[in-house]
Amino acid sequence: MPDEGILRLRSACPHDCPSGCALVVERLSPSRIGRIRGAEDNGYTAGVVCAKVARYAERVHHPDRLTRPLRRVGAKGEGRFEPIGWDDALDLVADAFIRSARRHGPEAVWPYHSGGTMGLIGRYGLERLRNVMGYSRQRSTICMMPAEMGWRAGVGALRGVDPREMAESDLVVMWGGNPVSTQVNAMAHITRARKERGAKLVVVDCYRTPTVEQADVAVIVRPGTDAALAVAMMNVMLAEDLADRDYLARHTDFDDGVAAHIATRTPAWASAVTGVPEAEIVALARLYGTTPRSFLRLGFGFTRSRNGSAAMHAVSCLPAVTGAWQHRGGGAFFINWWSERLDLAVAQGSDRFRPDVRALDQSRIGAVLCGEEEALLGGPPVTAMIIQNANSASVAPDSRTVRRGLMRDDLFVCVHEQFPTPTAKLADVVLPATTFLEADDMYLAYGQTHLTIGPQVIEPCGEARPNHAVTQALAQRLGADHPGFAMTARELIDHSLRGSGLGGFEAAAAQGWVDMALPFERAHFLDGFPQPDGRFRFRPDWSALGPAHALMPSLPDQAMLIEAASPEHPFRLVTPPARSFLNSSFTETPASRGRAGRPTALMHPDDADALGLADGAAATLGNRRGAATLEVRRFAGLRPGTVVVEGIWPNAAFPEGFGINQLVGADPVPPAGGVAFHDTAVWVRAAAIEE
Ligand SMILES: Nc1nc2c(c(=O)[nH]1)N[C@H]1C(S)=C(S)[C@@H](COP(=O)(O)OP(=O)(O)OC[C@H]3O[C@@H](n4cnc5c(=O)[nH]c(N)nc54)[C@H](O)[C@@H]3O)O[C@H]1N2
Ligand SMILES: Nc1nc2c(c(=O)[nH]1)N[C@H]1C(S)=C(S)[C@@H](COP(=O)(O)OP(=O)(O)OC[C@H]3O[C@@H](n4cnc5c(=O)[nH]c(N)nc54)[C@H](O)[C@@H]3O)O[C@H]1N2
Ligand code: SF4
Ligand SMILES: [Mo]
Repeated sequence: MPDEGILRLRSACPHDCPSGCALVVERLSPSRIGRIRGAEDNGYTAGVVCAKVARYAERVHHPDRLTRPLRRVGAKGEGRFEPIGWDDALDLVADAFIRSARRHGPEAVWPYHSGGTMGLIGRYGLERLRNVMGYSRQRSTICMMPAEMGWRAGVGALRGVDPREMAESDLVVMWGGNPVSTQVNAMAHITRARKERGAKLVVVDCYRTPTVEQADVAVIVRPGTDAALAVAMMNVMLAEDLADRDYLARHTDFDDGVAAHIATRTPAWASAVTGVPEAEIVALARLYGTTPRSFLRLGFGFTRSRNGSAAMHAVSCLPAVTGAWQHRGGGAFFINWWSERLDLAVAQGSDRFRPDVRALDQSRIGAVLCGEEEALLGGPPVTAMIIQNANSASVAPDSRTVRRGLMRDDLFVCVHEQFPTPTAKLADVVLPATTFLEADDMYLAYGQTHLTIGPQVIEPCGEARPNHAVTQALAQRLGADHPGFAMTARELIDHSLRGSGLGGFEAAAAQGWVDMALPFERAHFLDGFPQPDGRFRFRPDWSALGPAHALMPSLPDQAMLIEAASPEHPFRLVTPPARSFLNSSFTETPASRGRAGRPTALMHPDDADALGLADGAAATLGNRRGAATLEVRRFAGLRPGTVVVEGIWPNAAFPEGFGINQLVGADPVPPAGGVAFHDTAVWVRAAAIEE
């Protein structure tokens, strides 16, 4: 590309963040970027982006970027590699796949991906490869599964009111999410409602997050008790005639049995479960029940418990009780996932879907690689993998087991990465990956209504290649035949857009996005809920949602499935996102690391006193899975018994060499799997940190 001076080019954020920002990137030269800004003319982004992406130049031009393919030379996990050429590296990967498949059958190969990029081409290209080759499938459970099943239980499909309508609401209830840290754009729309309409913001969380700090009403619950709060709110609203009986009759399956059940769940009962004073529960129910334009914005956090699906279902019943769905600025939103509205058959190879092939659970990578029979679903061991967009050694639960699995001598692991992550360091072959600025892709902005387009902005860093190029090259070596492998990423995007009736690549890229918002009637489910009878369900059909349905409450209720505190493990650990990281990404950039400080446990001063822990003291958190030593910060903004550790720090940030996820269980959340990241019982002891 010739140097044309500074250009401002449209792009789209690729990260796993509900905001899904439309971007404008300053291109300083064909290989360098300057500042990144939010697109002013996108109705949701409205010119706002988070600080970490605004300074993306730090990440894309980072000296630690992987620039050449590498082959392991030392022992597994030792971290010694030598550079090799792309052809040799790809040959090694293809040979390992061929050998594995010959020995144990194609299911011994497990292509693995996560949300490191949300690109519909880059993230899911491995699906095409696995479908054509008959390799093991992946159940993508790590992020959303508990929340998704809870939402589907009542509402029926992953969609809801356009979150831009928050600006037209009189009451926004942010439940179990921390948008100031995790999706800053949501705050812009909430702030508008507060300025222009005097709207109130309620935040339900288990500690005083930056979002709670901005709230008019802060409700601090014990982790894993949200269903109790929601059902007690319904109890008050039904008792005080704040329910919309006509709406309930027309749009839901509400009946006397549901009413009788809710009548038993009093605020006094919920107070004992949640730790929230009874008067606060009653006041919240009255505020919610008397505000027609109440917008319930649901985060993921309160669903990352073993009872998370049940909690999501219980909370999602609130707008059905009040009929808030009928009003502008009213109703609820969790996420939009409308991939079914896109023609992705060629892009993702879904035309070659193989229901007969086993689907291994992404979240149970440790159990799968350690050969646990139930995790392998009765099939062969996994002996070869390619991992894209995933840093499993840090982000997956039960990380000591994950590491043990990745270290297996008879397992071949290729990691395609931008950085030498803890996962890449355990690989046999490491391939350098481009960032979103160096490749073409399109993205589903799941916390709002746009499909965003991110054309390539700069040349690749060193020899880095996009995910699509790697799947293409492997397909060629493996003899995988599918039209998608013969097309460029841009052609695949163009083909998908045209097949979906959304124009083509050029037009969409010039605009930067396609708005997929639904008309008011549909978005508010006034034409019926996407359930077989068109009604919101207070009585979910859990058996249609997952195999562990027998554990689910038949009515909205507090399910006592959590890893409860005990004399041996008296604390409940919550591990939410850090503002300056994005999952494990940005832990490499100096500004993000500087802001985040070091791994820290927030503890109530009463708890800290009982253990003799001063501010800044070292403490070890532990349970039967592992032990992690970090610094204590005394913090009154949580209930005694709760401990909060923000951020997925690299394993090396802990003296034990394992991160916080060594403490988190990998047992699947009912009914359909997923991880209880915020549901861990631990002991806490004073420790010494060796500097
Ligand atoms: N304790 C705790 N653990 C958690 C969570 C929590 O709240 N607490 N949250 C969980 C959740 S919700 C999620 S979604 C997971 C996220 O887990 P991951 O998706 O694994 O985490 P990320 O850090 O977002 O991305 C992983 C890697 O993808 C790489 N990457 C980015 N773009 C590309 C690309 O184009 N190509 C290739 N090949 N690589 C790329 C990045 O460099 C990064 O190292 O973590 C989970 N883990
Ligand atoms: N800066 C930044 N942004 C991110 C991420 C990041 O790591 N950093 N991760 C991205 C990803 S992959 C995702 S999925 C989203 C997640 O975005 P969120 O939905 O905001 O994050 P969660 O981890 O789900 O936790 C949100 C809040 O839930 C609270 N919480 C935990 N347990 C409970 C509970 O039992 N009840 C209640 N009421 N609250 C509880 C936590 O304390 C936390 O404040 O954010 C995305 N955006
Ligand atoms: S990480 Fe989230 S808030 Fe930041 S630019 Fe990307 S989509 Fe926007
Ligand atoms: Mo996530």
